[in-house]
Amino acid sequence: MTDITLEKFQSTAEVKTQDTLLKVDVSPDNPLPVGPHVFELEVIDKAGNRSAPARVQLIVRDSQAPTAVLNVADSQGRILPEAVIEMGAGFMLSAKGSQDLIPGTGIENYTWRLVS
Ligand SMILES: [Ca+2]
Repeated sequence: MTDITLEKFQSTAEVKTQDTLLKVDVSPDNPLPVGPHVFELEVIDKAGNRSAPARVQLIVRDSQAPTAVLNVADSQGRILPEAVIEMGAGFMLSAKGSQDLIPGTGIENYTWRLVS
């Protein structure tokens, strides 16, 4: 088995090995983006004959739900841990603590509701 980091694989045109497994190490900070990715393999025999290329499509998905975190802040944006304000005072709702499991996959949008 040959180990390679995704960053290195992405930065070189091709990788040659003499074994049959290429282990691609993916760092959570730099994952393959969501969507289809195509990999190609050619093999050469001991006589120097080259195969036709074989291709495989790898689909990267994100099926992990993000976590919503909702805080109340005063009208200057200071978080109010007790979530108490005087009647008539302005306030803010903050979703800043919300996050997805893998950093960088990002949250697309925020939906706010006044429930009661
Ligand atoms: Ca996600």
